[in-house]
Amino acid sequence: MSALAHERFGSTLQIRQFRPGQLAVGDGQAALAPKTGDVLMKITFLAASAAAALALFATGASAGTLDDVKAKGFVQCGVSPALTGFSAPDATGTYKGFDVEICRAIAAAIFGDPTKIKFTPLSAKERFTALSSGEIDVLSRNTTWTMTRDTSQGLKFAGISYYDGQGFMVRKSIGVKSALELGGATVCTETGTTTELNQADFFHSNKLDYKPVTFGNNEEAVKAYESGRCDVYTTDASGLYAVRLKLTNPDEHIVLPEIISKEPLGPLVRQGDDAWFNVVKWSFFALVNAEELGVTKANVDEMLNSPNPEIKRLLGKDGTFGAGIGLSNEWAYNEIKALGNYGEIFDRNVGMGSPLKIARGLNALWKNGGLQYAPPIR
Ligand SMILES: N[C@@H](CCC(=O)N[C@@H](CS)C(=O)NCC(=O)O)C(=O)O
Repeated sequence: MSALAHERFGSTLQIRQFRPGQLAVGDGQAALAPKTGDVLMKITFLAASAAAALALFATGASAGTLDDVKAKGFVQCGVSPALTGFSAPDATGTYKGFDVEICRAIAAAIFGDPTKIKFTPLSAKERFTALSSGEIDVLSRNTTWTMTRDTSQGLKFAGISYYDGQGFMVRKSIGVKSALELGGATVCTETGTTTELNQADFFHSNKLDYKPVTFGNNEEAVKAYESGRCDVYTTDASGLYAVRLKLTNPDEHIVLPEIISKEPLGPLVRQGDDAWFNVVKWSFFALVNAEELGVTKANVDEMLNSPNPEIKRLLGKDGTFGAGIGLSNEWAYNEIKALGNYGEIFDRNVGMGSPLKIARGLNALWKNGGLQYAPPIR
């Protein structure tokens, strides 16, 4: 670290330990008692019940989230409280944004109506408990697919709706042009995120001192950065775009060129409910397939007459693909009619048709040089 940087930032080294949440598992132990008829009968009954439950699970025929959602008449979706372009309430309190629309697509696929949905704003720290406890049906909240979350935390990612990576924002006035010049910096971020671990990895592996300051919500982290309490604000690049727009003088801040991590963001559900997982997964894939096939919100009705076999399957004119996920054959048609395809959702919320103006980059379709690629409907 340069003497100047020392003077500017001080030199406290503090690396936080990431502690992934622990999956609470049920008590599956059976105590063996003396061999009385009663006990034997109980054991036989328990074994039969367990086998029946397993069989139901294996066929996906258990009454699960999809049935619950159909019965209550709406999807309960966990989102970010205030991340412009991704998820934030508008002046009327209606949630708007990319993550919000990925969730609305699920409601449209199930009910033919994207408004059959309720949103639960969740901080980074609260989000997984809300999902595990059943408070929400699906989480669509700029959440990174990591191995811990996808395995031991009991959750299951249904796709990657946004390929992202972590970046840094600083005030132009501090004269830093690269993240490698951040030695000794005070770094603000939100707790309960991959951001915390990535920054520890980055500063540690580059042998740079830094002082992490974490906050329970993003609003506080951004306020602390704006007030000068921190030299650096760090999060996913998507979050930097969103936050920069809301700063008093966006032009006084720059995003440094380094992207220090992979942040594959996408919707996720609880483990153990394949029927619901399939609905969320294929609701998303339908949007990407629609873009690939040129089916849009404007032309979807016309496309019902398309001779293209892939479009026919997508729009329910051929086959019974809806039945395979417990929905009507118009499931994908309903999504596209309500929201358009993946590209349209991207563009109007975070892309060139939005104030954020994020380039498609990695989120372009695979055939346009990006990574968005959905398995076929057939
Ligand atoms: N993708 C990362 C970070 C996600 C995250 O929660 N980032 C904060 C900082 S930008 C955020 O989005 N907060 C949203 C809000 O408070 O509205 C993760 O899954 O851990």
